[in-house]
Amino acid sequence: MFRFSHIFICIPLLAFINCNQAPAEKIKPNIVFLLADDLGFGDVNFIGGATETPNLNRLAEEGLFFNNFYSAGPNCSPSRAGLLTGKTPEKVGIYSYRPSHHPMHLPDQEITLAELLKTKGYQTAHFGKWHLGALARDPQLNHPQPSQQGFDYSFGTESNAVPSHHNPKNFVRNGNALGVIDGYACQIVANEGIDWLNQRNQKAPFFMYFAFHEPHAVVASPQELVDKYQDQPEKDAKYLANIDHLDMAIGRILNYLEQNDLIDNTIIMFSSDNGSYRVASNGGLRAGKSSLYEGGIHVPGIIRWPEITTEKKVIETSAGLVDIVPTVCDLLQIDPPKNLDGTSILPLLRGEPFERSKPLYWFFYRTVPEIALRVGNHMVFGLDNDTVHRTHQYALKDAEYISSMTLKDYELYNLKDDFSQQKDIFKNHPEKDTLKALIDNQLIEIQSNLYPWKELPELLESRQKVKTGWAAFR
Ligand SMILES: [Ca+2]
Repeated sequence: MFRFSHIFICIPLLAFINCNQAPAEKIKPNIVFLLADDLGFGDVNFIGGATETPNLNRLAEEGLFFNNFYSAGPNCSPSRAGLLTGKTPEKVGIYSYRPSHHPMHLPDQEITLAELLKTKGYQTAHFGKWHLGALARDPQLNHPQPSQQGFDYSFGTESNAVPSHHNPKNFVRNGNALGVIDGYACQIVANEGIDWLNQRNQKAPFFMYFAFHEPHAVVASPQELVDKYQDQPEKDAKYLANIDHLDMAIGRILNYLEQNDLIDNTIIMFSSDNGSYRVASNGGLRAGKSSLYEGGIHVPGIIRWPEITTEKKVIETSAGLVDIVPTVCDLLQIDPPKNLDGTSILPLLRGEPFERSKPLYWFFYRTVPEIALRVGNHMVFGLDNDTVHRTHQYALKDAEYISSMTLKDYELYNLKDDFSQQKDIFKNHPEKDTLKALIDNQLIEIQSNLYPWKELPELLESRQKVKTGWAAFR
């Protein structure tokens, strides 16, 4: 098990040289969100990862590291929906990964971070994996495109880079399919971002949402990077090289911002959409991608912005992707959308008292436990102990299952003492009835607001998998 708390002892306080300046009301800060795909908590070098990540290390050294940061869901589409809306994903109808041709998508009526920022004059751009509906437009599905969700500019893929990160053939720029692009996805995405920065209106602030494809399988990286990790088994070397390459792409974006005098007025955030499918990458956390145990949802969280005034370098208070929308609304005095699940973490950046308006929670019908809720230092789980196989996609029978499921068992972990969730303390806990009621009520709320998707696919026999088969359960 690896804890973060003693990492920054030797780091100079360079990040705070601007802390005596008055808050910059006159110039709105630019916002750059850097999202990795399937990168685990332990995959960044400063947490103990075997990969070299000098640029992510730099971001954390110059900014604030959240040691208890959470994705909005344990896989791709839900987490993106949570980041862009500030709501837990099932509230906006995203219950799982979205396969091609599936009706599930981020509904047009949901208000995204990009739409909110446009009300304050921001230029907005998306680069990378969309995964919130068909891209480019499918006339039959007619899903809202990034341009309808607030992005002035969009360059990305519907889901993963195909056939791999190398020479992908499925990028779409502003609605136009581009065919094969030579190179590797992370560098292609960084190139486009830098080109966009060069062409933007320099008088207006900007929001860039980078949703990188790395290190989601199938990984591909230049051979010289794979060779750097040749002391590892081949599969691990390829995975670690992929993160190294992602870090290099991020470094190019940071260098551009620095060389063009943009970095000090830009809020740069980094996280991952879910934990790693490679359990060894999750820094000692339990399980991995698709699980609601920490390995599936506990991810690195970094915010670099010279206007951060807390003297802390590491924040232990839990926070997550659903907090980004309310935080940006708080900062820019934008009226937030109703029914958000996140809370503004601006007080944490300023060293002020912070109280969460409602607990963070996660739901996933495809693995056991099915529901999790964080209360203080504790994570409480509800388990249906369902043994029926569930589909890889959200099918009609999955929707029926969610509406009828009941919790039969509960688990409770004190994450402060038990980072790896090895000791279930539910049965003898003095507040177990209160915690049980909290999670029971959360499930009822989800069930009574089940999103009414039409034309869901039937259960596909070929894609079924036993629920405990999705992630390591150790
Ligand atoms: Ca993912």
